[in-house]
Amino acid sequence: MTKIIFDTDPGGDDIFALLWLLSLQKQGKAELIAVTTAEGNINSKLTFNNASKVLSLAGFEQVEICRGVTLKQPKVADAAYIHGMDGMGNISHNLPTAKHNFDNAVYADELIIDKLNAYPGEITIVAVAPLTNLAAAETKSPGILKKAKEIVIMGGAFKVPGNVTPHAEFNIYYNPQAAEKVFASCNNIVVLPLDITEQLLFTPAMAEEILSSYQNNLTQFISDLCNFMTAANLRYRQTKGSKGFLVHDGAAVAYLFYPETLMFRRTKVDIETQGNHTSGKTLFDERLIAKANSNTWVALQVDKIGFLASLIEDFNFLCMNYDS
Ligand SMILES: [Ca+2]
Repeated sequence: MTKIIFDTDPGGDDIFALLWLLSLQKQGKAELIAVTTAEGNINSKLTFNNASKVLSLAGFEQVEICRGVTLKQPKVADAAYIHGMDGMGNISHNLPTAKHNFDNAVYADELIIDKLNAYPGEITIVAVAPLTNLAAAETKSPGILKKAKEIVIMGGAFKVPGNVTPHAEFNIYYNPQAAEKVFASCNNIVVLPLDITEQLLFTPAMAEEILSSYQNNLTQFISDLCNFMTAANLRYRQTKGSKGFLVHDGAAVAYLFYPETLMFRRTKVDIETQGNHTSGKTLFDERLIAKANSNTWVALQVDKIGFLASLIEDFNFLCMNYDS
């Protein structure tokens, strides 16, 4: 079974990726070791509490949650304009109260170091947030990220424009130095960039279909969150006018459990950390010259129909077996 640390900044699409993982755990295919929350879409206390509320709603409150390492001066504003002031579609007040205690929680970098040392070569880190926690672990314990089985990252934009600047995607732009450190740390990295995630449109009709089959708090939450995210994605032209929202972070789950939906290129990824206009840009070298230092698989094509069919069926499984 795939042991997973899920590093996340929920965040609407983070929640969808987390629920997908929980369904796979319920099906006996994944083992969620911990959820490490990160500063990003919103601040670290809210991402922590959002993760806690969603785990409680879904009946997984026993999963450990860690608090994020914070930047002293974040370079960019958060993404509350997309994800709501609470990071979760302004509907988190409808959810159970957070069961995990932020003030007493272990820091994410410490848990990553402890777990990778305890299970070397066994743990996949799924990182769908700015890479601050992973970089902090590597700084504290150089070489630690090499002990991960794989590091699966949602982030970057290679052949398409960015989503916060013309050149940069949010997760990388938020902390490019952290991204640079993580990409330099090991050679078993997988990246799901905007090139493919911008095709992953989850629509209110899909949420309605699930809600009409199973009426409970979980399906209502999925539908409410989808409606909020759809309105925000339309307002900020994230979907080029299509009605739905982009489930970027779900691509990392698809890579692990439905790899047949993705096509990859092996390459070396570099991060621009200096450019006035290009800070946070992800780069690879497409010249036909000999290369000796490839470290990353970058997804450049996706079967979006297969992706969405898999996501919806796994949501159906989770909602069908929901008993809270
Ligand atoms: Ca995220």
